[in-house]
Amino acid sequence: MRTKIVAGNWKMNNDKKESKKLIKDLKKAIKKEKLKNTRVIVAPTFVNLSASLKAANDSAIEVVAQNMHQAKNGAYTGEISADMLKAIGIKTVILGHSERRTYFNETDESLAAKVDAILENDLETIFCFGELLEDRKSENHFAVVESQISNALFHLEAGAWKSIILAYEPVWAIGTGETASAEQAQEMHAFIRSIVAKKYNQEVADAVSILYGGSVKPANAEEIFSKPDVDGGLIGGAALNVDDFTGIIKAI
Ligand code: G2H
Repeated sequence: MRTKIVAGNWKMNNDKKESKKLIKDLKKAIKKEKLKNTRVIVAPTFVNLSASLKAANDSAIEVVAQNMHQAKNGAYTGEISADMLKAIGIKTVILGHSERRTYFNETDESLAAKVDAILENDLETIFCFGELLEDRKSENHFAVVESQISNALFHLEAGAWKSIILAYEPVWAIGTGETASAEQAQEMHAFIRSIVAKKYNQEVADAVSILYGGSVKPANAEEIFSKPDVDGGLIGGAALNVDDFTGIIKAI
């Protein structure tokens, strides 16, 4: 059985006090829930990771980073390395979010290097990808997603896939209020699993968790999560509110 995951990507939101409060509130809220086979993850900003780890201590909440640089160290002003994240207790890093690709020029090639750094450091990644609206309109969405995955991940050996979580986030559905239908999500997730099976084998494909991201809310989560190849969600806006995020966790 694949692990279910609900991950909150806080993006550039929540200062130290707000981060601690949201985690404490979430801790209380999920205490009552049975989280069998479900991972609950939050991704605060870099400066609030340590305080968030402390706040999440002794709970089921995992704290992860939103990004990481591929180099071990050096003259990369403003960047953070795998070593630095590991040293404070981070085990998982989101990579390739569409906002990083769009605003910070991340490419499949730079992401492949980041994924290598993840593996060299025994970390895990939630690897994001997804097509633009124009790709979907021109019916290129499958080809775009296949190239994003193959360029950044298909150089890996099969064994490395235990450290990979995939997150399909159609860019036209991010923060827009527009969500892919549950059928569109399932269709893409099944396609993703099929290309992983073709490249590696069915066992690797069946084991990898594939999350859906893009305007997931309590009102649409249950339907999206009901699909067989959707193993959870990467949640942005709705992860900033404890009731909404708990509602989404309950839907899994
Ligand atoms: C997609 C998602 C979180 P939102 O970016 O990764 O954000 O749920 O606000 O669309």
